Amino acid sequence: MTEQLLESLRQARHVAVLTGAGVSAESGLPTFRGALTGHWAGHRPEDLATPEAFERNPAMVWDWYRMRREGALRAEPNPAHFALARLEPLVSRFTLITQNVDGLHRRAGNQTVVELHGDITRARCAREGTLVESWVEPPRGGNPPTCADCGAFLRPDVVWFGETLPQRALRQAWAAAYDCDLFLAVGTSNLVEPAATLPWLAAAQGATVVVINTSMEGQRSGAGIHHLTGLASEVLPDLLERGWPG
Ligand code: BV8
Repeated sequence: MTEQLLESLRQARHVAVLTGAGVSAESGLPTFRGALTGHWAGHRPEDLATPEAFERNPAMVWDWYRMRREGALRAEPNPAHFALARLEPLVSRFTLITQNVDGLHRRAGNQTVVELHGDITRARCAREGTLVESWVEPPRGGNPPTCADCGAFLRPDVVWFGETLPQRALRQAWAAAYDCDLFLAVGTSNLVEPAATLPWLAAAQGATVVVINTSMEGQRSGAGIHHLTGLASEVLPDLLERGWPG
């Protein structure tokens, strides 16, 4: 970590963070491209996480999300999540934006989390959109539970491919990318839009961007963009220690 980067950390007045599946990998949750096992193997996530897939085969899509939901509820936050929870009170302005749907940032203690893609532990009526807190799980392979009000299927409260993101969350994310002076892009392949553009919007307005990833494949480089290769659970605590000592 260069002295110039360390200085940017210490001087930062608004830190924005974008996290992806790589932050939860060490909590045992497969990254998005790794989440397909068993009879879902052979499908691309983009083929399962869509309204069309749910329309075509609601039982299979519901079961895939049930498996992932159970995994998320069993998982525990890891040192990467806890480092971000420790960072929040240390900076004057902090915006945590996540593409993850596992709820682990809130469980690690972050107060404000901008959830761009929803939360897998919640479900909503596929027709009315009303959130449903609890439901009786159908037998495996059975159709999804139905809405008590209108009888339509329940669906996971996540954003599928081809669906627009929650507008308030997207506005918060864009505002943070434009206003921040330090942007951390942690554990994301930066492939899924519109989240993927956020780090580069920040770089374009002059923020220091730090990409933290086990692999820099496909990641942009250039003025103001720093690459820290490694496990998020190791790099983030180290970044905290050196950027915000004491
Ligand atoms: C939309 C919820 C308007 C569901 C998800 C512009 C250009 C091109 C395409 C598009 C575009 N605009 C819209 C699109 C289409 C599409 C899209 O981006 N497609 C991609 C495939 C090209 N986007 C949309 O449809 C979005 N909607 O824009 O609405 C619209 C609509 C139609 C047409 C035009 C516009 C909605 C996108 C949201 C989809 N929902 N999740 C669910 O979870 O089931 S996306 C899902 O995949 C995740 O939420 C996440 O965002 C994404 C996966 O990305 P990552 O989190 O980065 O995970 P990944 O596995 O890819 O990478 C993990 C990384 O971690 C790797 O880099 C790895 O090296 C690293 N890593 C691993 N371990 C560690 C680590 N790093 C550090 N430490 C470790 N230990």
